Amino acid sequence: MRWNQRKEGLSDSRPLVIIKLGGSAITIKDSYFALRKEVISGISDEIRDFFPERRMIIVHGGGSFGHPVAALYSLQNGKDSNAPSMALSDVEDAMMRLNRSIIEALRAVKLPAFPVQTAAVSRAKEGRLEAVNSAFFSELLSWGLLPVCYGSLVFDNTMGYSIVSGDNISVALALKLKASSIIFVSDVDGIYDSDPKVHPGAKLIRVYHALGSSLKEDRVPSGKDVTGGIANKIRSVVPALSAGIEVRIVNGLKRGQLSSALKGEDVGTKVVI
Ligand code: ATP
Ligand code: IP8
Repeated sequence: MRWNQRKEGLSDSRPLVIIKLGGSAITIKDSYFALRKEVISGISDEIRDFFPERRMIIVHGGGSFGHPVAALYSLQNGKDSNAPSMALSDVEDAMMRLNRSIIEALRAVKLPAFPVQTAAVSRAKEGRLEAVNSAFFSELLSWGLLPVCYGSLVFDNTMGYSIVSGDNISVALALKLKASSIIFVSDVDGIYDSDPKVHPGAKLIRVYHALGSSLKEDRVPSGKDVTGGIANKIRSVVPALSAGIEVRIVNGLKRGQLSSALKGEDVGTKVVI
């Protein structure tokens, strides 16, 4: 398998996988600006084992970087928040710092990670992602690169700006670029019948029906999570499921779970329609 299909003029039939690195896995979400460095480097090792046989796009969440800054100024409310322009700069700076840490870990294992500033390639309307420049991601992939973007402040046609979750960016890219699967990497094994951090006896649901009964979510969204918790994640993947894209949630704190999902093994929770 060649890294650079474009240079060789070859068509590319390698499956595309979108990996959403949840803020709960790559940062300590109850804290401020706290990275899980070992988790990030473990995940990078796992990704390296599948590259370049799989084409991949990494999207990461805000965790303890983007969310507290956005919450401080209520940036999710757009121009109604009356936030100073410095706040817009602060949230992007927080996300770029987190992005930098991920890029460094991926490059450390010789992966050609390429940062993409989400706000520069997307647009929102009424607080929802309206457009993302998927052609730009396609071009990066065609040069054998590993694009890494993130949930972000996005300029919004009606609200001025809003905060778009990495979950929605993952789904939009998966749909436009016809990905085979989206893997959500979290800090729990998958979807449970209630929040496993609140209820130690909670049971893991191996196959979760996204349009079935509503998810029991006790702990989130907390005041600091401006894009909503796991219930919102489930809602956002419905269009991907309808398009036949596989969706799985795995635990990034457990070494090997991401690899199993990339191999197509039955790990974590498979979300179905
Ligand atoms: P970010 O938005 O920062 O990227 P994330 O994508 O990692 O975060 P969260 O929105 O934090 O995801 O959702 C994961 C969290 O949801 C877990 O840490 C878990 O404690 C919580 N949770 C609440 N209810 C449930 C449930 N029923 N099943 C699984 N997790 C749940
Ligand atoms: O953590 C939100 O993205 P998410 C990003 O994927 C910011 O929901 C800036 C809070």
